[in-house]
Amino acid sequence: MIYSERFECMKRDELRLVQGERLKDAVRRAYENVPFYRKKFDEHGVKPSHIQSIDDIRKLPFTMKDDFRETYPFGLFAVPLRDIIRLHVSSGTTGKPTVVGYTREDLDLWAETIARTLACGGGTADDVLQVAYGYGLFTGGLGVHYGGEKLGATVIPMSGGNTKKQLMLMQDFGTTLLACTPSYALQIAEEAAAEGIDLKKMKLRTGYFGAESWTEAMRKQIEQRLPLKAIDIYGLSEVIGPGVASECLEQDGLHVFEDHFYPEIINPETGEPVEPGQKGELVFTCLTKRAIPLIRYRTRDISCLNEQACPCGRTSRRMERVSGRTDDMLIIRGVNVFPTQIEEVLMKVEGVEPQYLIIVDKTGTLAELEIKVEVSEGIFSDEVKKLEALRKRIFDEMRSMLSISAKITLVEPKSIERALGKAKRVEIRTVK
Ligand code: DLL
Repeated sequence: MIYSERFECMKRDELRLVQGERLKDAVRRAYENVPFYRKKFDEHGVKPSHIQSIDDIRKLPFTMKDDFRETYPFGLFAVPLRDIIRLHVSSGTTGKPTVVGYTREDLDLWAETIARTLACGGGTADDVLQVAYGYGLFTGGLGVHYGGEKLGATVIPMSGGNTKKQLMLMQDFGTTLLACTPSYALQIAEEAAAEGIDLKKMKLRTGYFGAESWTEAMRKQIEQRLPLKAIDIYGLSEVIGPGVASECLEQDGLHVFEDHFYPEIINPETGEPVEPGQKGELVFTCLTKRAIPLIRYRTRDISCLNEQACPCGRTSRRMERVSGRTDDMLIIRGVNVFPTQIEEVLMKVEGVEPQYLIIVDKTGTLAELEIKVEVSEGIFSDEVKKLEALRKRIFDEMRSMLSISAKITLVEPKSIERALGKAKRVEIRTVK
């Protein structure tokens, strides 16, 4: 089922007209109601009247993460606080968190884009949806929750953690749709195996996994362990939360809900648009959001856009799964490598579990890389010679595929710390 056929399957030239009209309105609202934007546009020499079609978007300046911090807490809001009915906060690693607000219309829009997301993965009103994203300031739990209700599914507001109970409810309530981070999905599978619960007997059908980067190889691991189709869903708090883009059952790129969130890909160094189909930094403009009419927001996420029609019938452009973030890239002795590339290589080695930790030690003169990898139960109890052979295999694969020499440490099953929400895969050690 396509939730909003009118917009999701709109002819592309017609969609561009809609986008153009909506952009004009968003720019006007930003200029008139947000002093930050008025100043920025004036400095840039652009007025709302300069925006006549969606192509004019390039005339506008970018918005950055720091702009949220500098206008903390409510400086980017285009409406008075009395019209804001919800706040969410995304915690950064340093400084003030990012605050986002929603009007009633924004919450309706959000529920709609999540309902579309769920429908993309085959969800309908007949489904039972277990939401195991964290509830609270994080947008995952409540965001997916209200979209599930809008779709008419039976929503279980389970939140993250308490994995035994997750499994009990999944079994007793006949959960068909599961929403959580991909790493938490693996934890559920792990717990089921430990408890001797046969997941194959469950009614699970689709998993809506996102909020952290994961790879095609990780998808295979998850689909082997859980009896479901693992769908990649994408979003970020600044834009709305989850519900910005979603894979359909073709599992071949994520449909961007671009009648609301207009995507661009730019070269992160020059800020210029890349050639069609090329990779670069994703930039989003919120065409319809009332509380924060976000203009050309630089996400730092790396992806590319595909304009080809999808067999599912949706005409929206598809973004490729996010392969990393511009600020995630590790530079090890001059070689650039993204954590997802390391994951891809690891997951192809037999005997390796989908649990690992990348440690970058910057305490010496040169950054050193160590990768801790969990191995499966059977292998760990094997003789030392076999473990050593596995260690060497991983080392060689890393060297030949990624040109990095990493110290590989094999560790016992279940020894790497599990996160309830977003997994922490990289640890940077610096001199204090
Ligand atoms: O993670 C929103 C979300 C919740 C998305 C639930 C999907 C599911 P933030 O906490 O603001 O919002 O983090 C946003 O997470 O810029 C990406 O770097 C990363 N991210 C989100 N989804 C994906 C994905 C939520 N499917 C940041 N693949 C984004 C890779 C993702 N990275």
